[in-house]
Amino acid sequence: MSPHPTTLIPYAERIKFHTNPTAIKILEIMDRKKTNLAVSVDVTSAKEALEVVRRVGASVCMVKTHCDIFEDFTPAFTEELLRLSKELDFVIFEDRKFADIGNTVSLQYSSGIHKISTWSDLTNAHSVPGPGIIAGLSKVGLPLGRGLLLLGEMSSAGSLAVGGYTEQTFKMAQDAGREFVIGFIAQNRIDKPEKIGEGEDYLIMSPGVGLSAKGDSLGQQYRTPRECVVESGADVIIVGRGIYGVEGGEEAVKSEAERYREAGWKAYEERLGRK
Ligand code: 5BU
Repeated sequence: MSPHPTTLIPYAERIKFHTNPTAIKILEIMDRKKTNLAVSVDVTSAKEALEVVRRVGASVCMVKTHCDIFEDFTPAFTEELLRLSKELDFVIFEDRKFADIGNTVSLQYSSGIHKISTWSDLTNAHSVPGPGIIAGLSKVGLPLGRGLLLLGEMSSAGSLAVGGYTEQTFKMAQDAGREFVIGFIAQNRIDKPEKIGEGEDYLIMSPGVGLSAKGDSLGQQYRTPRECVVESGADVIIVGRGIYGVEGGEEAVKSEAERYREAGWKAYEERLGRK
């Protein structure tokens, strides 16, 4: 099977296909820092999450959060995360997986304790409710220059986001236009070449990445960075426990992030034929 055309274009050369400021920022950072690695900091303490971010920040293009996991969440956490994102040059992705009607998600995005839209460059949503979810989030996020990913596929065993569901999710994004929806969480290039036009560029981000483990006891399934980037054409690899969960203390977390960055970048160079 011939490679997906998008995967043969360097990240920097894809910037011109985007108008969304967050998509442009992600591609610029990836090129500048030579990294397609996103680290997911799924620890229950915001203080500890910031410590992980300080250790891995130099190696990543993106830090992914689940802000409802933190027991000590305060606005001071997001202020410090924002400061670190500028100092260490990464974007912030709140993996909120919105899944309600447009009016409700616009409130969940802008309000409550977390006020996600005020600090998160990127967030994501299920397509289950229909296009109103994009409209609701866009109303809040677009004026702020934020970006949205739709969940086209999931990494977990038995996911129902397959086949026709995935195809219709892609179509929903395409119909919405690329001002706000910049790509997908997916395990494959769900933007099939025959469905996209010239310069129609989407970012595919894949969670479920591990260099050693093959999965966990709750349905998670892992693939290697090479499997994701070369074989499946992912643009960004998302790693959680493989990095922050490594044994050996602070230095081990830092060097494990570097190990994943190197593996992800090597895979990217291989797919460009630069190896
Ligand atoms: P892990 O520790 O590398 O397994 O964490 C993976 C992260 O990615 C975790 O925050 C999940 O919520 C997130 N994730 C996922 O694993 N699979 C998916 O399909 C989606 C998100 Br969408």
